[in-house]
Order: sequence, then C-alpha cells, then structure tokens
Amino acid sequence: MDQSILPVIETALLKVAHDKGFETARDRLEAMSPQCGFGELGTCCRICYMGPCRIDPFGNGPKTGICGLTPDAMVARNLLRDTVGGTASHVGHARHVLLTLRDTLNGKAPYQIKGVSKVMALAKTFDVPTEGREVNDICRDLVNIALEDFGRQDEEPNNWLSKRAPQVEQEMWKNLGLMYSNPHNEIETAMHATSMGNDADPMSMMLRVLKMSLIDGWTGLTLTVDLQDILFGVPEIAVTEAAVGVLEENSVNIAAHGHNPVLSEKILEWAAKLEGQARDLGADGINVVGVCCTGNELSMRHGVRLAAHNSQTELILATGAVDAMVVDIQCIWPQLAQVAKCFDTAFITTDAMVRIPDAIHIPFEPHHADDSAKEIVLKALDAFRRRKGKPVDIPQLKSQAVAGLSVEAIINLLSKLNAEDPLKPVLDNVANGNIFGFVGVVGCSSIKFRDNAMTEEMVKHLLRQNVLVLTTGCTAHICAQDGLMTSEATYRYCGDGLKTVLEVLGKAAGLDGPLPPVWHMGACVDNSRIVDLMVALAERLGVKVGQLPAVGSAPELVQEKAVSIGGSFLALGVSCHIAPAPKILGGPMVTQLLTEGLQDILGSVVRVELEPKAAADWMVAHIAEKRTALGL
Ligand code: NFS
Repeated sequence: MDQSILPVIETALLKVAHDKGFETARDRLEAMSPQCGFGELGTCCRICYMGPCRIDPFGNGPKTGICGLTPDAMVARNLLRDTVGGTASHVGHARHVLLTLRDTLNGKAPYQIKGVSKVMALAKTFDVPTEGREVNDICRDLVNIALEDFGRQDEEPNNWLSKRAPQVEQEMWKNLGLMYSNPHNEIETAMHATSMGNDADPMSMMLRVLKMSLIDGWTGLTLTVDLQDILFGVPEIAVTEAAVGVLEENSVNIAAHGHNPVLSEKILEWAAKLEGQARDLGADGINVVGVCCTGNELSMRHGVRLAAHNSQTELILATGAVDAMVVDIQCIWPQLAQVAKCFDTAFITTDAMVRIPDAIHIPFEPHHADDSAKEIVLKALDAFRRRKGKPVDIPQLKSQAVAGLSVEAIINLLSKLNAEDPLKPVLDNVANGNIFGFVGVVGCSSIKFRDNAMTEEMVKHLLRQNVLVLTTGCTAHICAQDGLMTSEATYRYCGDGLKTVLEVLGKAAGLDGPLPPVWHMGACVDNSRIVDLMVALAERLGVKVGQLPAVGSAPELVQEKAVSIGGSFLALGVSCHIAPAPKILGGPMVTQLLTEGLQDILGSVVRVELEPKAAADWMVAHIAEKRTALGL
C-alpha cells in the first residue's frame, strides 16, 4: 500500500478547524444532503417566473416545463449557461490582462515586458514585422490585434482563434458553424438565446455549448496566458513546496488567492520591498504563499510555495497563522471572511466585482498598482503585529514539488537530448510504449471527492501504466501536496517504461534524480499550455490532436470554468473523463450526445467515473484504442 501524504494533511487541517469549533464545507454539505435530485439531473428550470419547473425524468408527473420546454432542452439550456459563466470568467480575465498590457505600453501602469521571447514568438504567429523594431512597438501591434477581437461587429473569424488554433481542426469547426468573431457578442447571444422563449432546440444549444467552449479555449485561456507570459515572463522549471506546512509561525504570512497575477505579482514585489519593516516588527520576514490558481501562477514563475487548493482555503485560515489573505477574482468562498474574522487575519478583497461582507476592501486597479499593493502588505504587517506571540496551529506537513513546466521549458529540456528535433525523443518513446499516453488532469478540488482521494489515487493508477500526467489548477495543488511532483514519485509509482524516460529527462534537467511523473503546467488558464504541447506533438506527427493517445480528466469538478475547459478539449477531439456527472442526466438525448454521439461529430466523448481506478482504467483503455488506430 502506498503511503499517501495528502490524506494525512487534510485530516490534520480538519482537526485544527474542528478543535476550534469551526464548521467546514463538509459539515455544510452534510447538513444539505441529500442534495436536490432535480438540480443534479439538470431538470430544474428557474429562468422565468411561471416556474421554477421541475421534471421528474422517471416519468412521474409533468413531462415538460409550464411553457412546454422538454427535459433535453432544459438540461442543454442549463449547461449552456454553465459554459457562459465559465467562459465569461476567463474572457474577463483575458481582457483585464490585455488592458493592463496596453496601459503598461502607454506608461500608465507600473509593469514591464518580461517575456521578450514570447513577444517574438507571437509576432511570428501573427505576422507582425520585427526587423529593426523596438520590443514595445512589436508588442503594441499584438495588443491591437487582440483589441480588435473585442471590437469586431463583422463575421470575420477571431484573430486569436484563427492564428493560434491548429488549422485542420479549424476546418472541422467551420463546417459545424463553431468559429466565432467577438467573444462578447457570443456571450450576449448565448444569454439571449437561453432567456425565456428563445432557443428550445437541444441540438442547437449543444452546438452553442461547443462554440462557447472554443471561446473559452482560445480567447479565455490562450490569450490570457500569451499576454501574462509577455508581462510576467515565460515559466522555467523551479523547485517549490506545497501544503499548509509552508506557513511560518514567526513570519508575516500573506496568502495570495484567486487567479490574476496582475495583483499577486505586485504583492510579491512589495513583500520584498517591505521585508525590512517586517523584521523591525520581530518577524523572520514576509512569507508570500500561493492559494488556488494565482498560487499556481506564482509557483510557475517564481517558485512561490503553495499553501492550499480550493477546498482547503477555509482550513488554512483556521490555523490562525495567516496574517493576510488577499484575493482577486474567482473561486473565493464568502465563508473565508467569516473564518478570518475570528483571528487577526486581514481578509482583503480587491476587485470591484468581488465584494464580500466582512472583508476589508482595498480597490486594486493596474494604474495605481504600487500604492494598493503597498497598502495591502502594510495591512498584513499590522495583522502580524497583533498576532505576534499568540498561539497558532500549523500542521508541520509539506511536500517538495517541481513546477514551471511551460511548453518552452519542456522544449528547452528536450533540446538537450535532440537540438534539431526536440519533440522526437518524446514521440520515439510514445512509439515504443515507454510513454503509453498522456492525461491532462485538470480542474478543481471537491469536498465530495477528497475522502476517496480521487485525484491522487487516479493519477497513481495512470503512472503505473506508463501514462504521463500533465496538470494545472487545483489538481496541481493536490498532486504537489501528495508528493507526486518529486523524483521519488517516479521511482515509487511509475511503470518501468515511464521511469526510464523520466530518468533521462531528469539527467538532462540537471536534477539529482528523474524528472517527476506529474508535470505542473500552471493555473487553469494554463490548460492552453497543455493544448499547445498536444498541438505541437500532433503537428510534428502529421495527425489531428484528437488522434493522439491523450485524454483529459476533471476528476473533482466544481466550477463552471471547468465545464467550459472540458468543452474546449472535446472540441479538439480529446475525450474527457469527469466526476461528478455533469447536470445533464435528466436529458436522454443530451446524455447520449455527450457520452457517444459526439464521437461521430468531433471524435471525442465524455465519460463519468466516480472511482479512481475505474476512471484510470477507462482512460488507459481509451488511450490504447488511440494507439491502435495510429498503428502503435
Ligand atoms: Ni480552476 Fe482556479 Fe481551483 Fe477549480 Fe477554482 S482555483 S481556475 S476553477 S477551484 S481549479
């Protein structure tokens, strides 16, 4: 039996909270169980005020909504609204970073262009001339190309989609009418189509789900990451640590939580600048730690240590050791303010869109980034002064982790094995079976699956069968905390083939041992990095992305964003495992479409498996089919 570390960490965290009398999300879930069956099946509609309507899919009672809407239309409409929520979140993030970059170039925001190599790479993609030009000028052209996407009122295809997405797949999307122009218009149209008395055709709405997912993939994720790399640099391989034990009793602990590095990068900068003031207060220093996806961003670019995934956020506050938790956007539980209130912890919201009762609100916008970041760090120092000397309860548990595996970092590493054709060593090892296939394990952490250690156990089953795991988001936190991003994990969990490959790569990377078997590729927006890597492999092989021996998995789905990300994988022809079941089972046609029918349209399917081994077995079998089709 493997000694898993993460269950020990989570038990310790829960104990700290319960010993102090806090109720946790698990308690709230239990009090709410069983959850609404209509909601779970997707056959609850509350869009108009004749409703709410509920349809029992087992045939008891009404067969349609009051307006006559069928169960399939109802679940498709609800699913479309989920993807709109997810896509709007990522597109909003993209636009915020875009405007920050524009303002940086205009001298109105205090940031710099750190990713010159990314500017050059994108200039090539977008045919922007570079000869004899300043980096800022080249960058300004890229910004204008991106801004054009948000202003279009014609039907010309979106720039980021048409230039960044693979060509063969674009043909397929064109034939299905999925190409988009202005993401904002599509979000508006989808909300309009799903309001009362418009689209009632489940198939039409499912096509919109796919279109929305494409917007998520190419504007929400890819554009965001391209621009963040320009502003903050392209990640390089770095060693870090993960789990609650990264908090330090005698340091000013600042937990950066949310998604947008435009805030957290500045917090990191100001923490370094105010380190002296912290020491004057008797602290060992300022300890910035990362939570959720903004934590992933910081770990990827600076090796900042990771403190908590999403379902641990309230638990790390219960240690009493967090002096400030500063948040930007998305995945922020209102409960956090309530826990913080019981300690000296300053819980600080910064975005006008994220106001939480009992939080301290310090508006943060890029033009005045330095003033706000300084104010926030000073608030943390203040909180430390009040906390100093009081008992805290930090479980001394953490794991080492390798992070920073951007596509560029991976290619750099592979170049050491084959400078002319860096992807060849990977493809050779795929061909000989040392790498059986790839799984992108992405998305959230869910209290519904933490007790069966869903993500980490599933990953171990995959590794034993020589499947290389690429991860982002909260599943990256889970893998990091469980020690799966270490050389030791390669020895302990990998099949012989995968172990051999990782040993060679570890040597090339100058590590003491093999490369870890689970590659930390970033935050949820960085799923575009996984896609970029798959596209590069497919193009090198001369096949479609969907033909690769690769699968996506969101083993602990929580957020709407994970639904639209899953859709963007499906649109590429990459099948996805998911748990729990999406809220579609009340619609037989929609369920059939996603679990089987999509195969004929896009070459991908959705599979629901709630147990780690069953999930891994399905993925391995699916990969085996892809290998056979490729003649491997
Ligand atoms: Ni992704 Fe990040 Fe975590 Fe899920 Fe939330 S933090 S963007 S949505 S919960 S992985």
